[in-house]
Amino acid sequence: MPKVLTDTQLAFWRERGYHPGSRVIPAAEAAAALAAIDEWSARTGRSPKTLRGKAHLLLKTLSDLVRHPAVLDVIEDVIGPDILCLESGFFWKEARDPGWVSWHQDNTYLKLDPPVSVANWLALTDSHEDNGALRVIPGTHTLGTLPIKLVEDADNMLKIRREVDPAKAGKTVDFASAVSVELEPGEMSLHSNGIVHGSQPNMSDRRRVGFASVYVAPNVRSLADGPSLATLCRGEDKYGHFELEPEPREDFDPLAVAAYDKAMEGALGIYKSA
Ligand SMILES: O=C(O)CCC(=O)C(=O)O
Repeated sequence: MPKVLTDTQLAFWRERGYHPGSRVIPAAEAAAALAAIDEWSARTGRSPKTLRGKAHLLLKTLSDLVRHPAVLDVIEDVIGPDILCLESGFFWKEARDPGWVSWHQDNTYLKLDPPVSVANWLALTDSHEDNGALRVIPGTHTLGTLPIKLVEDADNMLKIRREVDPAKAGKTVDFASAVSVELEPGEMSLHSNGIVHGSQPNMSDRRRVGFASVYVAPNVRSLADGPSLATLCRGEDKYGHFELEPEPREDFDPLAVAAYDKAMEGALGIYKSA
């Protein structure tokens, strides 16, 4: 019996590889989280765009968001009661930001076995077509791993600098069928790690800020090079495929930063210097 999602929403998720969105926190709570990040950025002089990879190990606000019970209730409907968070970070576009995200599948860099994860995209501002909302190509989660090519562009927010190769995948992927996942602050969408997704630059005078976090059930293992770490957010881990991360007691808690540094020795290291 699902906790939050209806049978219709779950059927949509299974067929199309994404959930187009539902409210998980009040808009005021999303605004408060955004204000906390802005305050941190103003105080430290660091850009929130650097909070990628495993941002939940760095800032308490983000640690709380990946563990938020309302978020986990939705995740539980998709992957079950035992929930590990593998990564989290901002896809942060200022007004008129040229940043964009090339078409990709998350499993290209996560390398999970079985290849089953769910990404939560939590809107801290509104996210619409004009300010560069997340775009997905429905149904592509069933196509397996698609051919990719290098894409060199400093404005590409996807650090792996790869995109699904239209020349090779164009016969199976209908790029014209892409849809924008439009959200209000405090709403979250889900996408599967096999779905082709990306986004366009922000053409508006409004910010577009999404906090994304990726979850797996503990039976999943990572085949990526380097250490595998994860945060147990709910339930139990009977498999032990991942070294469990500590919960930060404060911003930049040395224990959690040590876990962050260790994780960055592996595939997520692409975010370290970001
Ligand atoms: O927010 C975006 O523009 C892209 C997000 C994305 O690629 C992801 O959450 O996996």
